[in-house]
Amino acid sequence: MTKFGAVGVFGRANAGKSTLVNALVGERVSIVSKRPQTTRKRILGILTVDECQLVFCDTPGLHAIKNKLDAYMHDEILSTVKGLQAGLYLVDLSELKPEEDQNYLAQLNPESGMPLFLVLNKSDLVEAEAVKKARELYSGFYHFNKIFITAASENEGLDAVQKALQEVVPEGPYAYDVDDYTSLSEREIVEETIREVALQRFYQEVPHSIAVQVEQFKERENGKTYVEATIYVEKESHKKIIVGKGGDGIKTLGQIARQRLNDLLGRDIFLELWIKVKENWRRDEQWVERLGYRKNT
Ligand SMILES: Nc1nc2c(ncn2[C@@H]2O[C@H](COP(=O)(O)OP(=O)(O)OP(=O)(O)O)[C@@H](O)[C@H]2O)c(=O)[nH]1
Ligand SMILES: [Mg+2]
Repeated sequence: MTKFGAVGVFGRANAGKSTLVNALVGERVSIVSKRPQTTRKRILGILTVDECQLVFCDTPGLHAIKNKLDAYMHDEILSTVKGLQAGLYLVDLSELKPEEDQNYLAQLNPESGMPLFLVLNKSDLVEAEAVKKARELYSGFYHFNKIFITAASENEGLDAVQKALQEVVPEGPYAYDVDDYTSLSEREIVEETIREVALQRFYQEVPHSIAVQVEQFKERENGKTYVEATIYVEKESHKKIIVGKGGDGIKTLGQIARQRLNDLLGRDIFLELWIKVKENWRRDEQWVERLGYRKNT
Protein backbone atom coordinates (compact mmCIF):
# COMPACT_ATOMS: atom_id res chain seq x y z
CA MET A 1 0.00 0.00 0.00
CA THR A 2 1.34 3.43 -0.91
CA LYS A 3 1.13 6.62 1.13
CA PHE A 4 0.11 10.01 -0.15
CA GLY A 5 0.05 13.49 1.34
CA ALA A 6 -0.35 17.07 0.19
CA VAL A 7 1.84 19.23 2.42
CA GLY A 8 1.26 22.99 2.70
CA VAL A 9 4.39 25.11 3.13
CA PHE A 10 3.59 28.35 4.94
CA GLY A 11 5.42 31.23 6.56
CA ARG A 12 6.27 34.90 6.19
CA ALA A 13 7.91 36.20 3.04
CA ASN A 14 11.59 35.29 2.70
CA ALA A 15 11.52 32.52 5.34
CA GLY A 16 13.03 30.05 2.85
CA LYS A 17 9.90 28.13 1.81
CA SER A 18 10.82 27.77 -1.85
CA THR A 19 14.42 26.91 -0.99
CA LEU A 20 13.17 24.13 1.28
CA VAL A 21 10.74 22.74 -1.29
CA ASN A 22 13.44 22.72 -3.99
CA ALA A 23 15.89 21.00 -1.66
CA LEU A 24 13.37 18.30 -0.68
CA VAL A 25 12.20 17.69 -4.23
CA GLY A 26 15.75 17.84 -5.55
CA GLU A 27 14.80 20.05 -8.49
CA ARG A 28 14.32 23.79 -8.89
CA VAL A 29 10.54 23.82 -8.96
CA SER A 30 10.06 27.13 -7.23
CA ILE A 31 12.02 30.30 -7.81
CA VAL A 32 14.14 31.82 -5.05
CA SER A 33 15.46 35.32 -4.45
CA LYS A 34 16.79 37.49 -1.64
CA ARG A 35 13.72 39.68 -1.91
CA PRO A 36 10.59 38.92 0.06
CA GLN A 37 7.44 38.13 -1.97
CA THR A 38 9.17 36.09 -4.62
CA THR A 39 6.62 33.30 -4.91
CA ARG A 40 3.29 34.52 -6.28
CA LYS A 41 1.22 31.48 -6.97
CA ARG A 42 0.95 28.14 -5.29
CA ILE A 43 3.51 25.79 -6.76
CA LEU A 44 3.53 22.06 -6.31
CA GLY A 45 6.78 20.19 -5.90
CA ILE A 46 6.41 16.42 -5.97
CA LEU A 47 8.62 13.89 -4.19
CA THR A 48 7.98 10.18 -4.60
CA VAL A 49 10.19 7.97 -2.45
CA ASP A 50 9.86 4.84 -0.27
CA GLU A 51 6.35 4.07 -1.55
CA CYS A 52 5.26 7.52 -0.45
CA GLN A 53 4.30 10.55 -2.53
CA LEU A 54 4.57 13.95 -0.91
CA VAL A 55 3.18 16.93 -2.80
CA PHE A 56 4.59 20.16 -1.38
CA CYS A 57 2.39 23.20 -1.93
CA ASP A 58 4.76 26.17 -1.83
CA THR A 59 2.80 29.32 -1.09
CA PRO A 60 3.54 33.05 -1.29
CA GLY A 61 4.77 34.57 1.99
CA LEU A 62 2.12 36.45 3.91
CA HIS A 63 2.41 40.23 3.63
CA ALA A 64 0.23 43.34 3.62
CA ILE A 65 -2.30 43.64 0.82
CA LYS A 66 -1.62 46.75 -1.24
CA ASN A 67 -2.90 45.86 -4.69
CA LYS A 68 -4.77 43.26 -6.74
CA LEU A 69 -1.70 41.05 -7.08
CA ASP A 70 -1.28 40.96 -3.27
CA ALA A 71 -4.96 40.04 -2.96
CA TYR A 72 -4.42 37.19 -5.39
CA MET A 73 -1.36 35.98 -3.42
CA HIS A 74 -3.33 36.12 -0.17
CA ASP A 75 -6.07 34.05 -1.72
CA GLU A 76 -3.50 31.50 -2.88
CA ILE A 77 -2.36 31.01 0.71
CA LEU A 78 -5.79 30.57 2.21
CA SER A 79 -7.13 28.32 -0.51
CA THR A 80 -4.12 26.03 -0.11
CA VAL A 81 -5.11 25.16 3.45
CA LYS A 82 -8.02 23.07 2.24
CA GLY A 83 -7.40 19.43 1.51
CA LEU A 84 -3.96 19.07 3.05
CA GLN A 85 -2.68 16.04 4.95
CA ALA A 86 0.09 18.00 6.70
CA GLY A 87 1.67 21.44 6.90
CA LEU A 88 5.04 23.06 7.54
CA TYR A 89 5.29 26.50 9.10
CA LEU A 90 8.65 28.12 8.35
CA VAL A 91 10.31 30.79 10.43
CA ASP A 92 13.44 32.76 9.52
CA LEU A 93 15.56 32.51 12.69
CA SER A 94 17.73 35.42 11.59
CA GLU A 95 14.77 37.77 11.42
CA LEU A 96 12.19 36.83 13.99
CA LYS A 97 8.88 38.66 13.89
CA PRO A 98 6.90 36.68 16.46
CA GLU A 99 3.81 38.88 16.38
CA GLU A 100 3.47 38.56 12.64
CA ASP A 101 3.89 34.80 12.86
CA GLN A 102 1.30 34.61 15.59
CA ASN A 103 -1.17 36.52 13.40
CA TYR A 104 -0.39 34.34 10.42
CA LEU A 105 -0.96 31.17 12.41
CA ALA A 106 -4.27 32.49 13.67
CA GLN A 107 -5.40 33.23 10.10
CA LEU A 108 -4.15 29.93 8.79
CA ASN A 109 -6.41 28.03 11.13
CA PRO A 110 -5.52 24.64 9.65
CA GLU A 111 -8.35 22.17 9.51
CA SER A 112 -8.61 20.45 12.83
CA GLY A 113 -6.40 17.43 13.14
CA MET A 114 -4.02 18.40 10.33
CA PRO A 115 -0.51 17.91 11.67
CA LEU A 116 1.51 21.12 11.50
CA PHE A 117 5.30 21.09 11.98
CA LEU A 118 7.27 24.15 12.99
CA VAL A 119 10.45 24.55 10.95
CA LEU A 120 12.96 27.01 12.40
CA ASN A 121 15.04 27.79 9.33
CA LYS A 122 18.31 29.64 8.60
CA SER A 123 19.87 28.14 11.72
CA ASP A 124 23.26 28.68 10.06
CA LEU A 125 22.86 32.43 10.66
CA VAL A 126 22.26 32.41 14.42
CA GLU A 127 23.75 31.12 17.69
CA ALA A 128 22.42 28.01 19.41
CA GLU A 129 21.08 30.14 22.26
CA ALA A 130 18.87 32.11 19.86
CA VAL A 131 17.49 28.87 18.41
CA LYS A 132 16.60 27.66 21.89
CA LYS A 133 14.81 30.90 22.73
CA ALA A 134 12.86 30.90 19.47
CA ARG A 135 11.85 27.32 20.07
CA GLU A 136 10.46 28.11 23.50
CA LEU A 137 8.64 31.21 22.33
CA TYR A 138 7.05 29.64 19.25
CA SER A 139 5.96 26.50 21.08
CA GLY A 140 3.39 28.69 22.80
CA PHE A 141 1.89 30.01 19.57
CA TYR A 142 0.35 26.84 18.31
CA HIS A 143 0.11 23.18 19.11
CA PHE A 144 2.84 22.12 16.68
CA ASN A 145 3.11 18.36 16.30
CA LYS A 146 6.88 18.57 15.90
CA ILE A 147 9.63 21.16 15.78
CA PHE A 148 12.62 21.05 13.42
CA ILE A 149 15.75 23.15 13.11
CA THR A 150 16.97 23.51 9.52
CA ALA A 151 19.23 25.41 7.16
CA ALA A 152 17.43 24.76 3.89
CA SER A 153 20.02 26.45 1.68
CA GLU A 154 22.72 24.28 3.28
CA ASN A 155 20.58 21.15 3.04
CA GLU A 156 20.75 20.75 6.80
CA GLY A 157 18.04 19.11 8.86
CA LEU A 158 15.81 18.32 5.90
CA ASP A 159 16.01 14.53 6.08
CA ALA A 160 14.33 14.57 9.46
CA VAL A 161 11.51 16.75 8.12
CA GLN A 162 11.00 14.43 5.17
CA LYS A 163 10.98 11.31 7.36
CA ALA A 164 8.47 12.82 9.76
CA LEU A 165 6.18 13.78 6.89
CA GLN A 166 6.38 10.29 5.44
CA GLU A 167 5.31 8.92 8.79
CA VAL A 168 2.42 11.27 9.31
CA VAL A 169 0.67 11.14 5.93
CA PRO A 170 -2.05 8.50 5.45
CA GLU A 171 -2.17 5.51 3.15
CA GLY A 172 -3.56 6.31 -0.26
CA PRO A 173 -2.94 6.21 -3.99
CA TYR A 174 -0.52 8.59 -5.73
CA ALA A 175 -2.06 11.64 -7.39
CA TYR A 176 0.87 12.11 -9.79
CA ASP A 177 3.09 10.01 -11.94
CA VAL A 178 6.19 8.73 -10.12
CA ASP A 179 8.43 10.73 -12.49
CA ASP A 180 6.61 14.05 -12.06
CA TYR A 181 8.29 16.65 -9.90
CA THR A 182 6.19 19.73 -10.53
CA SER A 183 2.67 20.82 -11.38
CA LEU A 184 3.97 23.68 -13.49
CA SER A 185 3.58 23.54 -17.24
CA GLU A 186 6.66 24.12 -19.40
CA ARG A 187 5.30 27.56 -20.25
CA GLU A 188 5.06 28.42 -16.57
CA ILE A 189 8.57 27.08 -15.95
CA VAL A 190 9.84 29.44 -18.67
CA GLU A 191 7.96 32.40 -17.21
CA GLU A 192 9.09 31.73 -13.66
CA THR A 193 12.71 31.14 -14.66
CA ILE A 194 12.93 34.43 -16.55
CA ARG A 195 11.30 36.21 -13.60
CA GLU A 196 13.78 34.55 -11.24
CA VAL A 197 16.80 35.69 -13.24
CA ALA A 198 15.37 39.21 -13.48
CA LEU A 199 14.73 39.31 -9.71
CA GLN A 200 18.18 38.01 -8.92
CA ARG A 201 19.96 40.43 -11.27
CA PHE A 202 17.93 43.55 -10.60
CA TYR A 203 16.60 43.05 -7.12
CA GLN A 204 18.18 46.28 -5.89
CA GLU A 205 16.69 48.49 -8.60
CA VAL A 206 13.50 46.90 -9.83
CA PRO A 207 10.80 46.11 -7.29
CA HIS A 208 7.97 43.64 -7.52
CA SER A 209 6.62 44.92 -10.76
CA ILE A 210 8.05 42.20 -13.00
CA ALA A 211 5.79 39.72 -14.73
CA VAL A 212 6.65 37.45 -17.63
CA GLN A 213 4.39 36.11 -20.33
CA VAL A 214 5.27 33.49 -22.90
CA GLU A 215 3.86 34.54 -26.26
CA GLN A 216 5.02 31.60 -28.36
CA PHE A 217 6.23 28.14 -27.54
CA LYS A 218 7.03 26.08 -30.61
CA GLU A 219 8.90 22.86 -31.18
CA ARG A 220 11.00 23.23 -34.32
CA GLU A 221 11.97 20.40 -36.64
CA ASN A 222 15.67 20.88 -35.86
CA GLY A 223 14.93 19.72 -32.30
CA LYS A 224 15.11 23.19 -30.80
CA THR A 225 12.28 24.74 -28.89
CA TYR A 226 11.56 28.30 -29.91
CA VAL A 227 10.24 30.49 -27.11
CA GLU A 228 9.20 34.10 -27.32
CA ALA A 229 8.44 35.88 -24.05
CA THR A 230 7.63 39.39 -22.88
CA ILE A 231 8.81 40.89 -19.62
CA TYR A 232 6.34 43.41 -18.20
CA VAL A 233 7.38 46.19 -15.83
CA GLU A 234 5.42 49.11 -14.44
CA LYS A 235 7.75 51.98 -15.27
CA GLU A 236 9.83 53.23 -18.17
CA SER A 237 12.76 53.67 -15.75
CA HIS A 238 12.61 49.97 -14.83
CA LYS A 239 12.57 49.01 -18.46
CA LYS A 240 15.72 51.09 -19.02
CA ILE A 241 17.51 49.37 -16.14
CA ILE A 242 16.69 45.89 -17.42
CA VAL A 243 17.51 46.67 -21.04
CA GLY A 244 20.85 48.14 -19.95
CA LYS A 245 23.50 49.91 -21.97
CA GLY A 246 23.20 48.98 -25.62
CA GLY A 247 20.83 46.14 -24.62
CA ASP A 248 23.49 44.35 -22.55
CA GLY A 249 21.24 43.87 -19.53
CA ILE A 250 18.47 42.01 -21.27
CA LYS A 251 20.95 40.08 -23.39
CA THR A 252 22.74 38.68 -20.34
CA LEU A 253 19.40 38.00 -18.66
CA GLY A 254 18.35 35.99 -21.72
CA GLN A 255 21.60 34.02 -21.77
CA ILE A 256 21.35 33.03 -18.11
CA ALA A 257 17.66 32.15 -18.39
CA ARG A 258 18.30 30.09 -21.50
CA GLN A 259 21.04 28.11 -19.76
CA ARG A 260 18.77 27.33 -16.82
CA LEU A 261 15.94 26.37 -19.15
CA ASN A 262 18.13 24.04 -21.18
CA ASP A 263 18.88 22.22 -17.92
CA LEU A 264 15.35 22.31 -16.55
CA LEU A 265 13.58 21.24 -19.73
CA GLY A 266 16.33 18.92 -20.89
CA ARG A 267 16.59 20.29 -24.41
CA ASP A 268 17.88 23.19 -26.46
CA ILE A 269 15.87 26.37 -26.05
CA PHE A 270 15.97 29.32 -28.40
CA LEU A 271 14.81 32.29 -26.36
CA GLU A 272 13.65 35.63 -27.69
CA LEU A 273 12.88 38.27 -25.06
CA TRP A 274 10.84 41.46 -25.28
CA ILE A 275 10.18 44.05 -22.64
CA LYS A 276 7.10 46.23 -22.27
CA VAL A 277 5.79 48.81 -19.83
CA LYS A 278 2.29 48.40 -18.46
CA GLU A 279 1.84 51.10 -15.88
CA ASN A 280 0.42 49.93 -12.55
CA TRP A 281 -0.57 46.51 -13.86
CA ARG A 282 -0.68 45.18 -10.31
CA ARG A 283 -3.61 47.48 -9.56
CA ASP A 284 -5.57 46.33 -12.57
CA GLU A 285 -7.51 43.13 -11.95
CA GLN A 286 -7.79 42.24 -15.62
CA TRP A 287 -4.07 42.64 -16.16
CA VAL A 288 -3.25 40.66 -13.04
CA GLU A 289 -5.35 37.82 -14.49
CA ARG A 290 -3.93 38.23 -17.95
CA LEU A 291 -0.40 37.91 -16.61
CA GLY A 292 -1.20 34.52 -15.12
CA TYR A 293 -2.63 35.28 -11.69
CA ARG A 294 -6.17 34.03 -12.01
CA LYS A 295 -8.05 33.03 -8.88
CA ASN A 296 -9.01 29.40 -8.42
CA THR A 297 -12.73 29.43 -7.98
N1 LIG B 1 21.59 31.56 5.19
C1 LIG B 1 20.48 30.94 4.78
N2 LIG B 1 19.74 31.47 3.78
C2 LIG B 1 18.62 30.83 3.38
C3 LIG B 1 18.20 29.63 4.00
N3 LIG B 1 17.05 29.22 3.39
C4 LIG B 1 16.79 30.16 2.45
N4 LIG B 1 17.73 31.12 2.43
C5 LIG B 1 17.77 32.32 1.57
O1 LIG B 1 16.68 33.16 1.91
C6 LIG B 1 16.22 33.87 0.77
C7 LIG B 1 14.73 33.65 0.58
O2 LIG B 1 14.49 32.30 0.23
P1 LIG B 1 13.16 31.83 -0.51
O3 LIG B 1 13.22 30.37 -0.58
O4 LIG B 1 12.95 32.59 -1.77
O5 LIG B 1 12.09 32.29 0.57
P2 LIG B 1 10.48 32.18 0.49
O6 LIG B 1 10.02 31.87 1.87
O7 LIG B 1 10.09 31.23 -0.57
O8 LIG B 1 10.09 33.66 0.11
P3 LIG B 1 8.73 34.20 -0.61
O9 LIG B 1 8.49 33.39 -1.83
O10 LIG B 1 9.09 35.62 -0.93
O11 LIG B 1 7.65 34.13 0.43
C8 LIG B 1 17.06 33.39 -0.41
O12 LIG B 1 18.10 34.30 -0.62
C9 LIG B 1 17.58 32.03 0.08
O13 LIG B 1 18.81 31.68 -0.51
C10 LIG B 1 18.99 29.08 5.07
O14 LIG B 1 18.70 28.05 5.68
N5 LIG B 1 20.11 29.79 5.41
MG1 LIG C 1 8.98 31.51 -2.27
